[in-house]
Amino acid sequence: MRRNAARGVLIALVGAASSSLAGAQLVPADETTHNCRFVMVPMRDGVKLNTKVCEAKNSAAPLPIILGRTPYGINEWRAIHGEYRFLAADGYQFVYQDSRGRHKSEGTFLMNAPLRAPNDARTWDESTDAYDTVDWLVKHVANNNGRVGVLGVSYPGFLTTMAGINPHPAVKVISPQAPMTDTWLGDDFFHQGAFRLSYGFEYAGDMELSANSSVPLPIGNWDTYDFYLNLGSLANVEAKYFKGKVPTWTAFAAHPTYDAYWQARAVQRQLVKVTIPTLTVGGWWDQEDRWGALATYKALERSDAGNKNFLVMGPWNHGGWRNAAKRMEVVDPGTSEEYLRDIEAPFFASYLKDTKAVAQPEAKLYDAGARTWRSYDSWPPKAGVQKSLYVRAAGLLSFDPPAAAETAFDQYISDPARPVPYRARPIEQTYDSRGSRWSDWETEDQRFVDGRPDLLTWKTEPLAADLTIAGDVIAKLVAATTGRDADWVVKLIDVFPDSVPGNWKRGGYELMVAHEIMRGRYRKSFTNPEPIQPNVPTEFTVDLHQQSHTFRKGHRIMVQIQSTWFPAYDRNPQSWVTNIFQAKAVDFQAKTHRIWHTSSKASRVDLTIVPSR
Ligand code: PG9
Repeated sequence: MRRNAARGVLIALVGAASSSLAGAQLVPADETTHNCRFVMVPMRDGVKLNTKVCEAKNSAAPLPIILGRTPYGINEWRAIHGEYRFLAADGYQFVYQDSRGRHKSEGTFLMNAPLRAPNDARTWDESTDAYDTVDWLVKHVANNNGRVGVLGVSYPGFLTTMAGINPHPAVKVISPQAPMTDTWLGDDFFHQGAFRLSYGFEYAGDMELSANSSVPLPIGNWDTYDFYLNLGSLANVEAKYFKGKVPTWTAFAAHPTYDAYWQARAVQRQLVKVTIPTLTVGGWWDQEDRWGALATYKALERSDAGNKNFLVMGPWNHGGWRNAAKRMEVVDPGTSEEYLRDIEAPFFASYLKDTKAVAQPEAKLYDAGARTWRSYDSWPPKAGVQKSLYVRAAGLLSFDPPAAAETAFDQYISDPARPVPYRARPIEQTYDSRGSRWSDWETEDQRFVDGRPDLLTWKTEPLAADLTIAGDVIAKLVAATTGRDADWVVKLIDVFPDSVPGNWKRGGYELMVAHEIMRGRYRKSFTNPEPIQPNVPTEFTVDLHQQSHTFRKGHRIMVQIQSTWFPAYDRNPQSWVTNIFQAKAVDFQAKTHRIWHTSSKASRVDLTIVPSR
């Protein structure tokens, strides 16, 4: 999803967005092929949800229904000739719905509403709203064949996952795409305990300062790096800006750890059985919900005895597969149309129409290094060789562990007063319609931080042959701090050769292929944070999640470690503060961080190597 701050609305990817993109193809209105009408569909508690029903004008045979539910407003969602064009060519009735409490739907919006607990006073959740909607649709949409498919990206991806929990019997297939799944462990709001400051502030403010996102954010700077630095402690957000009017922000501040509040919202914990065929889709460089796609597939896979659970991961940013205009050239030769036409449309047709079954691979994953799709019959792959890349003395990265006589550690000073920017400045607002590089930041050339004294870099020699990784990427650090808390950011980088014949501008490019942050206080438990003992080498695990990537012959592999990534992530005070949302200015202190690399205190990144083919 993309937010148009100038107009103050969130708009669907192609249907509405394309008309404002220079040179983009104009998308004809849905009404040229479908008769569309708005209806208020009643839920079990009497609340009515605003629903746009588009029935095909020319179809003799009954058609299945494609349903999309969204908190971002359905008025502008005209997808039939845009992102849904290959589905439309097969023939469907299309239905879009404003979720509860959003835009023209009645009721109260509840951010990432958890499933109702057995003793809950709430009579609804997003699963029951999907159920009640489908029940109404199969009885009221003209010429439907009694089968429904549900799909959506991000928040609508979460709503799609919810439609698959205790689903209505008419729901025959779902595709959660970049589904927001756990906003504390790895999606929009926190990553392994580190708070996503710019996203949390801007998204929560957009959504909750008014029901329809029409209140401008109180950010005066073009470069938000300055805005967030001047903000100081997170405690100033309530005092200066939100003043208790943004419930999601109030919840961030009240629940900094992975407590019952977040666990109840952790969708992967609810995915205890595969109820219907599910195609989970995500992007390797999705700046919002990459974790959610991988976690949704993984959770469902535990109970997939009937082989109905599938994963697709492509070279995409958030929702990039639905819109070729969002292509990131450095990783994607143009795969969006191929996905929509050759994967998504046949998958839906095979379960919603009586077309022949598709042979969907268990996991179809794009390898951006080799620029090719790879299929796996299990994910992560069972075959493969486990190897570790060790950080070594003198900036060397190697599959050989440290030797006895090497220097024991490297160090840097991490200063919360001068945090490392997460992308090259100026850092525009997340969804600034005047221009923002937010959606592409994860593929940005990392040379913009080269030479900074507050991070460390290790590199292999140029590779003698292609090297393909597939599966989990996990950093195991032995690190020490002079403080009582520290963040650890680890980046696994593909360094292109200095000269790339035929693609001059790529010479020396530093492409992150996996990257993540963890907040040191959570090294033993996400629910019970503990201070770090100063100056004691301590083990930290930074889960970089997964990848399928070939480092080409002649490229180098780089690992970079730093302790700030601002303002994507808030600054760790580095002294001990029980709740960082209440930290005072004096709590933010510069500290020295050491990364150890001896044979008994080795820091490394664990990978699985598979044949490059
Ligand atoms: N990434 C967005 C979001 C989803 C769920 C919670 C908060 C944010 C989105 O694009 O919908």
